[in-house]
Amino acid sequence: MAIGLAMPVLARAAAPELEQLFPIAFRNGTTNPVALVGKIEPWPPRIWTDHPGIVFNPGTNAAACTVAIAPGVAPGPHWIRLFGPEGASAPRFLVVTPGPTTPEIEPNDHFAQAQSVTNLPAVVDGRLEKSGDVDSYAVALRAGQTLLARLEAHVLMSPVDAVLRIVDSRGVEVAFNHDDGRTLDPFVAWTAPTAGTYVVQAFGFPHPGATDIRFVGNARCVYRLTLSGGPWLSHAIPLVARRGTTNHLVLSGWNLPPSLAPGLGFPSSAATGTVLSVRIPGAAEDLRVPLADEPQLVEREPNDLPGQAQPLPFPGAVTGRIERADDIDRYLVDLPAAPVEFVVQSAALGFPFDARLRIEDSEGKIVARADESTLGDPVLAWTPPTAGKYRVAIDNLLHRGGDRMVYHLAVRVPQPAVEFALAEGSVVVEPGKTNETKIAVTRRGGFTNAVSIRVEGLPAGIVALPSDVAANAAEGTVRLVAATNAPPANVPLHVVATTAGKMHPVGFPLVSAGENNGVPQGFKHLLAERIDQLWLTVRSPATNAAPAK
Ligand SMILES: [Ca+2]
Ligand SMILES: [Ca+2]
Ligand SMILES: [Ca+2]
Ligand SMILES: [Ca+2]
Repeated sequence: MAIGLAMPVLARAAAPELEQLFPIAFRNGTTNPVALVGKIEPWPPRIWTDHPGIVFNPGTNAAACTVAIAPGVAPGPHWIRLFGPEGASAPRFLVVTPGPTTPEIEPNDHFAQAQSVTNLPAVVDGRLEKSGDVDSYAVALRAGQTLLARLEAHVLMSPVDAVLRIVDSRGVEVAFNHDDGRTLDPFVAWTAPTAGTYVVQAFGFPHPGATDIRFVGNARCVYRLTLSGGPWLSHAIPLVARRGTTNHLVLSGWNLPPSLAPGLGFPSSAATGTVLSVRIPGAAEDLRVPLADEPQLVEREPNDLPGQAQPLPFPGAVTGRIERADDIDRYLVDLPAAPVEFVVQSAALGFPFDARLRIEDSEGKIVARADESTLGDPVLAWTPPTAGKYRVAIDNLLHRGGDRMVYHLAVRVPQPAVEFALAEGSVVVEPGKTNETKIAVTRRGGFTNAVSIRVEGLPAGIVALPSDVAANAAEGTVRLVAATNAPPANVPLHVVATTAGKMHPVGFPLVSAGENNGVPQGFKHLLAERIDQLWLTVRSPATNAAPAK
């Protein structure tokens, strides 16, 4: 085909870029205005959501967009994407809430012009929308009442490392938190010494970091601030409950009614699935206690000396605490001469504990230890040289003890397991071309099986080539071939891996540190961490008129 030299080359439009939504949370059964933040041209975009009860109406201009949430949509995060002929945006989520939310009202920068929040618990949907922004909220507290303030911003994909502080009626700071121990987002629990009005202030620093020392603010720095002066559950002891049995949990938290002091029992019927939800009247949210099959013990002191080691069944688990700087907790466990896995969880659950894990033989000699050079909770895979009794010793690498130095230790036979992750969340294919997307295959516990990969939801003119993963291979590929006459399409695909008689959805993780995962690096925890759809855009031949490279 000849193209006249004088013809202007039409610039190819780009795929829409969606960077944030404001507000990010919406109540069931309501319709609300929403700002779609990003590079979205031409307007209006087409919008996909993961639930038919979530419907965006983009209106005639960007300021007029609304979103309607049907009454039956499940609370929690829901995925959305914008898409057009050239491709789709990276996925973002909105949050559906069953209860009311409080919109932020500016100006509120100064503690003396704080927005009054009554009827706690309350959730404020706000934004650090301008450079230097500070948002202030006033709450009335009784003497001895504990105020709980939790800000979510990082976990909502906002590019901010937020801070919370509490000031008194004269503006004097009485509490401050920079992060909650698990994420970059802050959490404050502070008990008022005297009755009065106190002001919670939110502000933040750029994330990823920048040299600008001003507080960050822009259209993307969206947050949710939960404020409570009532019951708030922190954790249960044991930290994990046993599935299929009655669990007696001792609940920890703030402003708890005296009736909870001796612990709480749950009927067996409640302990099914993967999580036990503990609800107490007046609490802002449920406590979610993970469930496991092995017996769940609670530590019994004294257990510091080798002769005092507390017996632990195998497989089994125990919840313990390093209560003093020099506390050592020892457990005696009868192990086979076969692969065994020791898993400690503490930092991952939000506790400020740097655990050290060592295994001793009957003579007291250290025969194995978890790698102490890596950050995070210790994990050890080890095969005892002979069957017999061994002691597991846990203490604090930093020699600190305290109420919140809580950990969970599980000792078990490693279970074969496999996980899959797409390298891309969305792909574009042109008629007559093939797209290849890699799948990372993570194998654990001796899982060696081959895997077959299937793609569901393919549009007309697109076929998926057979692309099975060989035994032991660590990578697979999705190959999508477009016929030369494949019509334009924009569809979510489901990639399904089948192995050892089980089907696994193959999702795209948004918390990996990869360059191409659609979010800035550094999102280690998100409210929703993976999307189970691979977005496919089939470009129309008409838009393929870009000059050859
Ligand atoms: Ca603001
Ligand atoms: Ca403000
Ligand atoms: Ca202890
Ligand atoms: Ca001890």
